[in-house]
Amino acid sequence: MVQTLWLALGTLGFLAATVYFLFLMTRAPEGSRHFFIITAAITGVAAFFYLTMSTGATVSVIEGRIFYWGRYLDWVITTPLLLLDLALLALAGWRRNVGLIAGLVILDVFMILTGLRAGASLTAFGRGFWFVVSTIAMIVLLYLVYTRLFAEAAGQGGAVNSTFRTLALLTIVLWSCYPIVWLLGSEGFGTVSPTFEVLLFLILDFLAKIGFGFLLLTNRQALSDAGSGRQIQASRVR
Ligand code: RET
Repeated sequence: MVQTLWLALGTLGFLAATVYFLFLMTRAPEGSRHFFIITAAITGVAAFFYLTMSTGATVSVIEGRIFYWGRYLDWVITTPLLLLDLALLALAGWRRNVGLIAGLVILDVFMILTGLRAGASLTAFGRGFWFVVSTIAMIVLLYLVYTRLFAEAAGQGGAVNSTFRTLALLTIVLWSCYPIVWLLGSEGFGTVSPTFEVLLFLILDFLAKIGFGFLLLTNRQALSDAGSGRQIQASRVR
């Protein structure tokens, strides 16, 4: 099946990205190792779940439609980690902003779990209802990123701010595409074939995880500024 081929390609792509990000960590700028660990964890978790989907372990057939629930397990772990990368870059003193970070993560987990509830639903009403709930959570989440995190990053200026803006805009645009692909796919209106749906999610996942990670981890100036900012903060606290 062609789907299996795309899923296997996803596994290999994420595996290669993880190895590459770990290699980049060996030359991480002072104080920025946590970005490499978080980002390699994101692609590592994705590689694992793509493997489980390609072997069929996290795939079910619900009333004749194929349901890749492994995706939601992947997303419920990796999307909070992506937000953590963004938040740690934007927020110089993350200790003062634990509430904001926790709020973003809770909204995000709620978005994915209600999305799973929509996908697993047996009725069209259930799918539509939970889809709307999940989409509202996503809009609030992306709005918070756009307002709160943008303002915090602007306060830091320089390379941190410009890298943050690129990554945050990438996040807002790419994340907004997920509900659209979901609607086009087998959980939604079934406008596109299951094979094409798997390919579209693969492209989105590659861009949102590998593209994002590459832009973050190769921006050494931003990483070292974010790292040293944090050290200054820490010495102030002491
Ligand atoms: C679903 C369907 C229900 C409505 C919404 C969704 C949003 C999913 C998102 C997923 C993001 C995934 C990422 C993966 C990393 O590579 C669950 C598709 C709003 C935003 C960024």
